[in-house]
Amino acid sequence: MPECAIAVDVLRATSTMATVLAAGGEAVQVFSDLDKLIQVSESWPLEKRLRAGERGGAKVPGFDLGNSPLDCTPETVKGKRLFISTTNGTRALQRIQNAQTVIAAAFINRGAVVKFVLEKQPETVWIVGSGWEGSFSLEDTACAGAIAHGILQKTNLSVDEIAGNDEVINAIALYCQWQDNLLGLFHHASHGKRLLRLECHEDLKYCSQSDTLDVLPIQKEPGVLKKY
Ligand code: 3SL
Repeated sequence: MPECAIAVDVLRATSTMATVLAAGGEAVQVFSDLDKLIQVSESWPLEKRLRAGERGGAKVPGFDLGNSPLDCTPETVKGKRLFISTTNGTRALQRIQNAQTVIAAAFINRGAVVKFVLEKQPETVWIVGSGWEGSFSLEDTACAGAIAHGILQKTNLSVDEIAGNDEVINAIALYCQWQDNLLGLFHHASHGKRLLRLECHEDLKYCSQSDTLDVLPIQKEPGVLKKY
């Protein structure tokens, strides 16, 4: 495990998590398994919890929320813990939960993530794209590139000094090509297309904004992220 692991699921899990914490949510607790989520959240007071579940892009029946960041308004989430399970994003977070520091990143909070890494200077950082069921995703790779690019811009380091593998250089190149049209990139992405078929146009627009939230979701105990 690296000293710092950053999970990225731009569409939409980590965008939703950043939004919940920025809107005053108490914490976000992640699960890969829906039954486990129901069981753990059962012990939480009803008025202080929300269950969010997504499978294949759609809301899990019976849950309070799906995985749209636009549903996470202060009126809905303030003071509450979001118990959430999604197809890929919450699984990625679980896979890295033993790292010393675990954070969640998306384009909307990219600046806060870069600031944190520059402040803490961890020896090794993994940026873990959630992808889709084990495969590559354009939007998570571009976001990884945006984080690396932000670090390069704010330091005198060269790309060879920060890149631990070829994927980092590839991610930076992808971001540089699309940084002024991230929404356009999402329209080419397979998961972007899936969400468009589900009529989530506004979610794509929201998630394509850069540096709009100064919030850093950071793991406080395994699987539980709070505002840094
Ligand atoms: O896979 C995930 O974790 C989700 O973010 C997918 S969706 O955008 O909610 O469909």
